[in-house]
Amino acid sequence: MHTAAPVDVPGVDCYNTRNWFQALSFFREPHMKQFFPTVKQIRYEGPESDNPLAFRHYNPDQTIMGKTMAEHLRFAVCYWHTFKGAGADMFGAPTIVRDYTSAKNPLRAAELTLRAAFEFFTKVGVKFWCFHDRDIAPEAATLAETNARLDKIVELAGKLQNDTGVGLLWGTTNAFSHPRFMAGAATNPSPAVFAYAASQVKKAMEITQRLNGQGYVFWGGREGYDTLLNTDMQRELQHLARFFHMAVAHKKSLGFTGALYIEPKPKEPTAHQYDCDAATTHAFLQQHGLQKEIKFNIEANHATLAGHAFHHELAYAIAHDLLGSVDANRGDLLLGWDTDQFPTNIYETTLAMYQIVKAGGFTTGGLNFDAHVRRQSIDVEDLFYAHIGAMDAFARGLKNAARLISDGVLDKCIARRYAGWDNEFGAAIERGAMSFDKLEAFTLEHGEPAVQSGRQELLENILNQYI
Ligand code: XUL
Ligand code: CO
Repeated sequence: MHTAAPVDVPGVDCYNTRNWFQALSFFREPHMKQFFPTVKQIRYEGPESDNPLAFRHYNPDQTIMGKTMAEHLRFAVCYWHTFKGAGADMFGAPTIVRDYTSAKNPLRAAELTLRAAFEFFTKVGVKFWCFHDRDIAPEAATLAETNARLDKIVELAGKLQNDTGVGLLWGTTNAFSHPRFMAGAATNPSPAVFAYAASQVKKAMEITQRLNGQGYVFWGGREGYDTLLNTDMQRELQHLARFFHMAVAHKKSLGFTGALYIEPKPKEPTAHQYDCDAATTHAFLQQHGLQKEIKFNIEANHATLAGHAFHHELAYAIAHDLLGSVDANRGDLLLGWDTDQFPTNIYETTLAMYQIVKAGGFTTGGLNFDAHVRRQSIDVEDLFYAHIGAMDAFARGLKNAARLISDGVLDKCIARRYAGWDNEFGAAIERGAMSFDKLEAFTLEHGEPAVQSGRQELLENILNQYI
C-alpha cells in the first residue's frame, strides 16, 4: 500500500520509485507550509502547451459573450471526494493515503485537511468549494459536542475563505452515512430520527450562512425505500414535504439569502429514491406548494442513472425555472452505477453549456465537481490532473456553446420546425381559442397535413462541426 505523498516530478514518469526518505521527512513535519509542494499554481498556457499541470482551454479572464470564463463556469471543488475519499470500494480497502488526514487527533486531522483543501482550491484556481457538515468535522459522542467541533472548524474555514478569496458555493448535511439513518432521515419510520436529521440540517444551514454560502443542497441519500413490504410510501412522502417546509421556515427565520436546491437521484443507496429525477421532484414540489422555494442541483451521473441525458435534466429544469446549480461529473455506462467520474466528454459539456448559457447562466449556482479520482489514482497530482481535465472540458464546452448560440444554427432549425405555430391557426390553438370541433372542421377542410424531415443527422453533423 502506498503510504506517502509522491515527491517525484509529476507528469514525467508515473511509475518511477518514490523518494521515501523525503516522503518520511514530510510526515515528520506536519506543520510544513505546503501540502502539495510538487504542484505550483495552475495557469492557462494555451492548446499547444505540453505541461500536464496547465490549462489548455480554461482561461479564467477570457471574455465570452460578455462574461469571463470564470464568471460563466463558477467551478467548485467538492470536499467529500477530493479530500475525504480514500479509494475504497465495495470489494476493497482504501488505496489512497494523504499525509493531512493522518493525525491521530481527529480535530487536528480535520484542521490539516481544511488547510490542504484551501491550498488545493487556490492552486487549481477555483472560486468555490462545497461540503457536507460531516466532511469538515468528525461526529462526536453527542450532537452538542459535534456542533461545537463544527463551530471550531467553521471559524478556521471562514478565515481561510477570507485569506484566499475562495467562497462557499453550497453547504449540505450528511444524513445518510451514520447507522441511525439506515432507514432514511426525513422519511425515517422513527420521528426521533426525523428530529435528529432536522437538528443536523438546522446547524448545517446556519454554518452555511455563516460562511456566506450561496446555496444549500438537499440530496435525499436514503429518502426512499429498499422494499415496499415494510414502507408506508404515502406517509413518508408527507413527512418529506413537512421536512422541507420546516427547512424553508428556518431559512426565512435565519434571513439566509442563499438558494435551496434538491439534488434528484433515482436510486443508490436505496432501491428507489423519492427525488427520482427533475420531473418527479417538480411534481412533488408543486403538490406541496414548494415550487417557489426550492430549485434543483442537477447531477450528470444521477441523470444517466435515471435513464436521461444530462442535458435533458438541465433542459427540464430550465423549462420550469428550476435550475439552480450543477454537480458536474459523469458515469460509466458499462458499469451503470454512480461512478462519479470527472467530466471529460466534450460532446456532453457542449450540450450542457448550451442549455445553461442559453438560459442566462448561473446566478447562485455553479459547476461543482462531485467526482472522485479512480481507486488506482493514488498520487496527489492525480487530483490536479482530474480537475484540470474537467475544467478544460467545460471551458471547451462553453466555447463551443457560445459559437452555437451566436451562430443560431440550432435555433433557426427549431424555429423553422415549429413555424406552423406562429401563423394564425397555430397561434389560435396555443391561446386556447380552438376546440376539438373546430380542429375537426379544419382537418376535414384541409385534408392530409404536410410533413417535414426532422433532419436529425444533418443537425448532428452541424453540431460536430462546433466540437
Ligand atoms: C451522491 C451525491 C451527493 C450530493 C451531496 O450521489 O451526489 O454527494 O451531491 O450530498
Ligand atoms: Co452530487
